[in-house]
Amino acid sequence: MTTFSNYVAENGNQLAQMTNEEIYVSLLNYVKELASQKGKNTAKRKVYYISAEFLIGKLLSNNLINLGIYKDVKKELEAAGKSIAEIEDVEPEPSLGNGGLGRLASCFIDSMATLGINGEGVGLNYHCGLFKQVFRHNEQEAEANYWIENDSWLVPTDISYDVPFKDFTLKSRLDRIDVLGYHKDTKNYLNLFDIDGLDYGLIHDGITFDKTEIKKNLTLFLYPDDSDKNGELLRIYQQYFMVSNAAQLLIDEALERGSNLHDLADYAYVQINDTHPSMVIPELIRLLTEKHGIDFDEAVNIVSNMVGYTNHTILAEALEKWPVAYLNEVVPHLVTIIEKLDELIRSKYSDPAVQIIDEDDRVHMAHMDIHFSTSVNGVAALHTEILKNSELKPFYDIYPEKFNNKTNGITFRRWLEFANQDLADYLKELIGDGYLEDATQLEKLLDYADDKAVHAKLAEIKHNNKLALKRYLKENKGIELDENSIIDTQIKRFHEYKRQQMNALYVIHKYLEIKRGNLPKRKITVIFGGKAAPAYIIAQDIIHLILCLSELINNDPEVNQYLNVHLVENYNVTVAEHLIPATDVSEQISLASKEASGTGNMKFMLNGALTLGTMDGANVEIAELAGKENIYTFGKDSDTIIDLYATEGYVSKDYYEGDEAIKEAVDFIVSDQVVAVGNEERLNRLRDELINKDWFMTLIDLKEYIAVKEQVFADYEDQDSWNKKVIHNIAKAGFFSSDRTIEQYNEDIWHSH
Ligand code: 26Q
Repeated sequence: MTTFSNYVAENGNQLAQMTNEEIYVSLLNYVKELASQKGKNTAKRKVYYISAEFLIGKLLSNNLINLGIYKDVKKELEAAGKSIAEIEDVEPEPSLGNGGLGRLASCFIDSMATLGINGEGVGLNYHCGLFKQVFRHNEQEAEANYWIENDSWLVPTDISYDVPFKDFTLKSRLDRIDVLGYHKDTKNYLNLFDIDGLDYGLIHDGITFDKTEIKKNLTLFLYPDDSDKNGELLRIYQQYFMVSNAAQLLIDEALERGSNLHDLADYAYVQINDTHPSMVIPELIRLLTEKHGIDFDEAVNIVSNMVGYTNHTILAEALEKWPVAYLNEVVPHLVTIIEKLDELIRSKYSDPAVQIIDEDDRVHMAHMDIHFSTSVNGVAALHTEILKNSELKPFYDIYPEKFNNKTNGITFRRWLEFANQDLADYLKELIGDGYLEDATQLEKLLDYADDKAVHAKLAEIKHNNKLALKRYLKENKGIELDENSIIDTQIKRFHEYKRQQMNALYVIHKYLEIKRGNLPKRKITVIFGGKAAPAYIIAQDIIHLILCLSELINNDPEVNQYLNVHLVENYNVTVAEHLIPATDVSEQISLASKEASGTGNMKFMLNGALTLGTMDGANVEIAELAGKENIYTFGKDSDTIIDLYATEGYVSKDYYEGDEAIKEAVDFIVSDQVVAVGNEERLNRLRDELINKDWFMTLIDLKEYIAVKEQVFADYEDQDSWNKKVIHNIAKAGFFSSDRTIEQYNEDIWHSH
C-alpha cells in the first residue's frame, strides 16, 4: 500500500493543512486498512485467552511499530511540520483493566500475534474503563472514564449471541480490535463483547450508578465497586456474559473449521486468566450437552481437556467464591451443572479443602478450574512454588502433573522500542536489531559492561529521558521535575501488600534527616503513581499521606532542594511509558510472598533502572539473572513471612516501640505539619493501623529498607559502577520478553501448531 502522505492525498487532504485530530483519525483509518489486508493465523487448535481485563493502552504507535512504518510516518509528519508525539496525545487511552493482570493479557496478545500463534483475546467492551483519578484536597476522587469516540480501533462485526440469564435473555454484539504482530503478515483479534442499549443516564455522580438495571448497564463499567450485593451480582452478570459469548464463539468457529464437537479439544484451548472467566467451564458443558446432544460425562471430559487456569494471586480475599444463592439469582442453569461437578469431586475426594462448594454454600471458582483443566500455572517461579507447597497444596498432591510455572513477560515492542526510542536505537547500534525478535541477544551487551564510553552514552540517554519526562509532567500533570535529581519510582495499584506506605515512611525519615542537617549528596525525587480501589479505605489513606507529604516537602525551601515527592495523577499505561525510561531506581518492595510476579519490575530492568526490592515474585528471578550484585534486595524472605502468618508471630507494636527511628517516622504521620495540610481522621487511622495491625508487615522491613536505600543513593555517585550494573540488567532482561512466556505456554500447555 501507499505511504501515509499519499493516502492522505488520495483522500483529498494535505498533512500540513490538517489538525492533529484530523491526522490522528486519518492514521487510525490508514492503519486499519493496512491491517485489513493481513491474513489470519490458522493453526488447527485455536487459543482463546479469556480475560475480564485487557489494559491495552494507546494503540496507534504500537501498531505503526508492528507494521514497521513508525519511523517513516514520523518523518512524513515532521516534513509537514507535525509532531508524532502530539498526534499520539490525541488518542484516548482505553483503560480496560486495573493493573498487572490486564496489562499482561495485552502483552500476551501482542506476543501471540508476533509468534504467529492462532490465539485471540476474549473480553468485554467496557465503555468506561478504570475510573479516572483526580486529586482534590489531597484525596483521590474517581470520575467516569469514557474512551470510545466516533473513530476508534473497534471494528464492528455482525456476530451476536443470545445470552440467557434467569429472568431475561440479552443479545450480544461483538466488536473487534486487530492485533498485529511485529513485522508479521498475519493478525489475530481482540474480541470484545458488548450489548446494545447501554444507558449513560444511569451514571449519577463520579462512578456511582444504578447497578440493578442489567440490560442497560452490563458493559458500562470495568469492575464496579463490588462491596455491596448489587455490585457482586453485576459482576456475576458480566462474567457470565463474557464466558457465554466466548463459549458460543469458540464452538461456532470450531464447527466452521470442521470439528464434530466430540473432538472440540483438538480445535480450541481456553486459557482462564485468574478465576474471573471460570464459568466458561460449566457453560461449555451446558452448551455441549443441551445444544449439541453430547452426554454429560463426555462433555466434562472434552472440556477438561481444553482448559488451563492461571493463578495471579495468593491473597485469599481476591480468590473468588460466589455464594450459590447469588449464582441462582443470575444463572440457575449453571448451578445445576456446578452441583454435578461438585458431586463428581465429592465421590472421588473426601478432603473438604478440595471441594468446589464449601459448607457455607459458596462456589470456589479456582477449585473448579483446577479439577477440570489440564494445566494450573503460577506467574513467577516463587509464586508457583508457594502455590504448590502451601496455598494449593491439597490440589498439588492430587494433580502434580498439572502444576507448572510460566514466569510473566512484557512486550519489548511497547516497553522498549516505543517507550524508549533512544535506548532502543543505541542498542541496535551496539548489538544489531536481532534482539527485537530474539530477546536473548541482549546478552551481547555484556561485552560492553566495562566500556566507559557506553556508560557515558547510557547516562546521556537517561538524562534525555528525564528531560522528556519533565516536559510531559509539566504539560500534563502540573508537576515540576528536577532532571538533575535521582529518580526513584513506585508505580502500581495502591495496596497495603505493595507497601507504598513503607516508601512514604522512608520519605518522612529523609525529610527529618534533612531538617536535622544530614543532607543527601544529590537531590532525590521520589515518584509515586497508582490508583486505589474506591472501597479500599486504608489505600486511600496512604494516597492521602503521600499527597500531604508532597505538599509539605515540595514547598519547604529548606528541604525541596534535596528531596521532592510527587504522586502523579491518574496513573495509566501512557504515564508508565513516560516514567519508566526516566527512572533510576525501581521500587519493588512488596511483602515477600504476596506479589505473585510483578511486571513493572521487568519494564524498569529493561529500561536501565536498578531494582530496589524484596525477594518476592519475579524479583527473585531478576536477582538470579542480573546477579545479586546488580540489584538491591532487602527484607525478610517468603518462608519467614509465611511462617509468621502461620504462627501469628508478627506484632507491629514491638517494632514501633523498639526503634526510635521507626517510632519517629510513624508518629510524624499525625504531626502538626502534616495535619495542617491533611485530614486528621485519615492520618490517625493510618497511624493506628500501622501500630496496631499492619497486616502486611510494613515495620518488619522498614529499618533495612532505609539502610539499603541509602546505599543505593550512595552507589549512584559512582556512575561507572552504576552503569555497569545497568548494563547487566538490560543484558539479562531478555528472559522477561513475553515472547518467551508465550512460547512456553504454547509448548507446554496449548500445543497450537
Ligand atoms: C476479584 C474478585 C472480585 C472483584 C475483583 C477481583 C479482582 C480484580 C482484579 C482480583 C484480582 C484482580 C487483579 C489482579 C492482578 O492484577 N494481579 C497481578 O497480576 C500480575 C500478572 O500476573 C502479577 O504480575 C501481579 O503480581 C499480580 O498482583
